[in-house]
Amino acid sequence: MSKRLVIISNRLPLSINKRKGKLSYQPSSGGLATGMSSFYQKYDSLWIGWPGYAPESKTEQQDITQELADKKMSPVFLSRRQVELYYEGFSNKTIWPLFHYFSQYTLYDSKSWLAYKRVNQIFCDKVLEHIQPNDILWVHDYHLLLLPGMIREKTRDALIGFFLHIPFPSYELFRTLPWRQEIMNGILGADLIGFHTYDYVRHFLSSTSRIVGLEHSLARLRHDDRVIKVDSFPMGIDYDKYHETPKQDKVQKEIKKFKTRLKTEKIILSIDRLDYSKGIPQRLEGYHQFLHDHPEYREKITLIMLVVPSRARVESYRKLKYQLDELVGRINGEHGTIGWTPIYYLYRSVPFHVLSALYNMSDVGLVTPFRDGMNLVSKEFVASKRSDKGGVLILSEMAGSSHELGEAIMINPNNIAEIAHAIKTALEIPLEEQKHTLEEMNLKLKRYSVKRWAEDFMERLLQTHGLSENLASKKITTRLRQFISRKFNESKKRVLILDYDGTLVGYARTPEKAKPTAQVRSVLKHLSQLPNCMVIINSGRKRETLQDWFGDLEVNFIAEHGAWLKRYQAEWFTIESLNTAWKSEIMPILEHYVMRTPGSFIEEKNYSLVWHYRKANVGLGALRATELMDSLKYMTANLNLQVMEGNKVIEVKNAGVNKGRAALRYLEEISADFILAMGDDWTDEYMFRDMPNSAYTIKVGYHATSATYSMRSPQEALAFLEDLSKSALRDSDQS
Ligand code: GDG
Repeated sequence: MSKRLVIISNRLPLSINKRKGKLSYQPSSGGLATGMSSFYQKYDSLWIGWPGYAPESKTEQQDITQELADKKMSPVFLSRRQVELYYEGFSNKTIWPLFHYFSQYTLYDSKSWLAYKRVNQIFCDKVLEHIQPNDILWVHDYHLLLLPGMIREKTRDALIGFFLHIPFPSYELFRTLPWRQEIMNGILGADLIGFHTYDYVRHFLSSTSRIVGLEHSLARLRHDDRVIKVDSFPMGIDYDKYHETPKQDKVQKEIKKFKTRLKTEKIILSIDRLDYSKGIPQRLEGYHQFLHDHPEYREKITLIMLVVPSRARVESYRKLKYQLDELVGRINGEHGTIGWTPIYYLYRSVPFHVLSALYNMSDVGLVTPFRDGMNLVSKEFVASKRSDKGGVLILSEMAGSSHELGEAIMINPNNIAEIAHAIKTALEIPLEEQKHTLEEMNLKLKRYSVKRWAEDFMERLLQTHGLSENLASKKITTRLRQFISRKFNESKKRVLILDYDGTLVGYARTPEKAKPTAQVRSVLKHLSQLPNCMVIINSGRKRETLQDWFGDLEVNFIAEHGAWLKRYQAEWFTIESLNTAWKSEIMPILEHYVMRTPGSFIEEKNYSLVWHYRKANVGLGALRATELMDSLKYMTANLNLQVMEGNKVIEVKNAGVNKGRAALRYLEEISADFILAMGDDWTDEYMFRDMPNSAYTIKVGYHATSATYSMRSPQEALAFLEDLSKSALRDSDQS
């Protein structure tokens, strides 16, 4: 079956208007719509989103749905209240300011959060209504952060890409969100997570490790049975469109008109949506200072400032509008003369040919955002220039595009004097140098156009899905479970060797939470009471702990990774007499690391010492663990010791002691005709490797393993064991 692309974004790429009772539909020519256009031919496709219009009746809603279906779009209708809370509220008063480092504008309002969740759920229902088996889903932007996770919950095999168009902030900001965990889990529902720049990738990965506890390897995360890839895809523009349009007569006429009116030698251009993240007041202050410092330029230059109205219902945007009006008035009043206005201010949106004229005729592009995911205006300015004419771009180092347009004059938007100075430099750069710089930047923009960007993302998305499929290749099937269960019931002497942490229960942060649940104890109890069924708990934990938790059950133990063994109703014993004199040498090293790593601590077992760093700061813990491993390797070289790195622990113990060897000790004594071994981490790999070929070995978690099969989680493992004991009981009842 051929693949279909389903794009999901807050807005559909069109706007709907009603005039004299008649609806009209205008396609939007935004970057996203253009980037996707090539896929509309290659794939069958569908676009799901809010049409930005509230139908007046059910019939009108049906008419719109019908009309949009012909355009391969499916509308998500939202009530006025939902738009207010989800779009103007949580999206634009919480996520937008926080992700742009404007914490002073960030509202933490639980009502808007609930509406945001609700609307993401409405989007999810719409997706589920349309989704087909081979679909590729591509979710866009900060309005729909929960959507990938919601879709994943319903359809585990869906192929989902997510792209964030705005910055991803540093962990220190992201952590302030009361709903950070749910938002993280939402994003992590995707197979591929894309950002404009590598900095945002880094910030995101830092948050996944601190908030969800997922560590990455080369920007790949393993989450349940999936590989999630996180990567940067700097969005491009429709290069040819911006480069070719200025040739059109219509555009040239527009340029002439402007120039005749302005009558100045040089034009500086500023274009943005009205937004506090764009740094417009600072830009004006910079221009103001420039006019003040360089009176020789008065009447020779004009700043054309196009501000496109945006989010006018949000208070902070309204305030910004007043601030701009006031600033422009002040500068024009202070520096203007009869016949010359320093700032030509337009507060509206203009048609594309006028935009193209403005880009093409301006000498300097002034782009000074405080934060900007990418900033397409800077790219469009460069692409609209022809090689025979010059043009200089002044660009904020805080814009995502600064990573690609390194030839621009870079400024820090907080430095007014630097902006003023940059304007002066830009106006005086020799033409040849301007042309050369423009050529370099144009080459890059032509190569990585928006079409290439979208193709790149799609290619990576398909590759990532392949990785997940490999990872789960040992996934146990229902038929295999039934087969193992049958063999279990038919056997005369059965042995179950089970690791505890990560296998029967998830890893816990506190000792209290690590205790076995009633369900775990009940499953073990039932299994151990079956006739001819020996249950061995094979754990790295201390023998006292195992005794305390399971001493009342008819189970056998292997404790401390194979150092201690205990048969049911017998005493603890060791396989060989182990020496512990080394402890006094190793202990001071571990104590030193406890002092240097707040939150870490030492656990002393009979035959091993363990340094735990689960509760330490993630980055510091990882750094100190590497350092400690280095010094321990050196120290233990002649001591016949083994240093093992586990899940946020480093354990030092006598060499030759391991879970496999200890398990064999039990197996040597009985001739079992059914052996099942289950474990989750690398210490269990010893056990998997030492088992006879006839044994069933199962790894819990989808990671590389020498076990024959794998299962997703402790929950699944426990359910499997529960089924095993129930089916054995049924079997014995029938016979
Ligand atoms: C978000 C992120 C990221 C502007 N005025 C007119 C007009 N425009 C067009 C420009 C440009 C677009 O609007 C603005 O795009 P930006 O990228 O500069 O900024 P945001 O709107 O904030 O976009 C941003 C982007 O998403 C893509 O991922 O780069 O960082 O914040 O394309 O040309 N178009 C017309 N008339 C106007 O008056 N026709």
